[in-house]
Amino acid sequence: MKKKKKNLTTVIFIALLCGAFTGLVLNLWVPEGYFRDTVIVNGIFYVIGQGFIRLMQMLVVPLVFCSLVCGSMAIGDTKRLGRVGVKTIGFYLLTTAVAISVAIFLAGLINPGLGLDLGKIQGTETVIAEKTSIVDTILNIIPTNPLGALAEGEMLPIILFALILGVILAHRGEKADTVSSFFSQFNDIMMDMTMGVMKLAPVGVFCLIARTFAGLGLDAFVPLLKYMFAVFLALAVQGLVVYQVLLKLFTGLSPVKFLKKFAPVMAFAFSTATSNATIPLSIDTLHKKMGVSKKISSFTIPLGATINMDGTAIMQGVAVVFAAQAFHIHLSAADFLTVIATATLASIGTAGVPSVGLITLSMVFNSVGLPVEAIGLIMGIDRILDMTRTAVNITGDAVCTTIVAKQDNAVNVEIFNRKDPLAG
Ligand code: DAS
Repeated sequence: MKKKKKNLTTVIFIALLCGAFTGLVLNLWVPEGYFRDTVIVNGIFYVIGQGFIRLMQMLVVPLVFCSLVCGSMAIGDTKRLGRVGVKTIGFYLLTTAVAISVAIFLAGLINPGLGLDLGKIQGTETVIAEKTSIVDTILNIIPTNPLGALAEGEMLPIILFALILGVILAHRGEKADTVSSFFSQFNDIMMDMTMGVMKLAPVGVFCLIARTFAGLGLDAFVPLLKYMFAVFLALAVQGLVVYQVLLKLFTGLSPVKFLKKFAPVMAFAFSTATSNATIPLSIDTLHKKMGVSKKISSFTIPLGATINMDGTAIMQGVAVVFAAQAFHIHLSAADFLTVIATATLASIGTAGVPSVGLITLSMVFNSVGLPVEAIGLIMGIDRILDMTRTAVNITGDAVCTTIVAKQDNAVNVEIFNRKDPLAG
């Protein structure tokens, strides 16, 4: 399955290159006219590209709702979770909120989407999101009608309702087995449907990229490169600065030793782009090389692979700024608060599998009324970003685990400080 997944994402990248080349050929060497503009660019490419975007949007509400109910079922029983669990969840949500805030700040300095006019290319009129005050933004999180929120795709009310539902299902235990099983099975079905839609990604990405480059020509390259640079920079700040400061502050342990010993796990996550597949290696490395008790990590690492995705939140923060600038949409402070809340809470239900961050990205875009067409543009270059953000996702899980374990006197500091022959 992983091999197939890798082929699919490689094919998506090839589709990106072919789409960009095709678009540039159309832009630079094919004369404007009915055949190029009406039949090809705004006909075939537009219909297939938009069709793929709509298929991705079709997944968002049911997938996120079910995965959040299952995610909160997993963490909902605070009695079972205990002090360590509640502290771990607190750390996970804090680092995710910090991650997306760092991302939005850095993207605001780099301005990846400036100079791009996707509204002209994608044929969507520039939607000015109606202005919402911060008070209304917070109140709007509480759904007056959960079914209406599901029908309208209002993400934050959906997230809140799903979290409450999951916690209650967890507390009811066997008395709600049927309902819990329904959501678990429906979540698996939605994941299967997601993988099915992602198989169409190469065709969808080809048409979306070709149409963009046919319209923009070489001008499209610079914003994409700036977008990638902004994501990489924010990932580096989170992984090499934020996490290491937290580790030093809360444990006194050496960040350099941590990074040297954990580097092989980060490399594995980078190569697979899958947090779930990295779980065993994380637990084993933390135990053998850093003295972190498996009693703690065997709970916090799998939990983190599901609910803690700081790297993904970083990509989503930069993508929001990129899309808002590319569609000339002004986002208010309340909108950015909504983005931070949506991405932080949405990560609770995001499974650690390749490219899942793109699916929840359309949900984050929905939450502030950003056209999801921009996802098509960044999807093609997402593979290398997915690999890098997955390495950050699992590093955040390991740092939080080490902090919680140290505070619970469950770290053998002698092992942590021992020079690791492999780390050099
Ligand atoms: N690849 C996901 C993971 O395994 C992250 C993402 O898709 O954003 O963490």
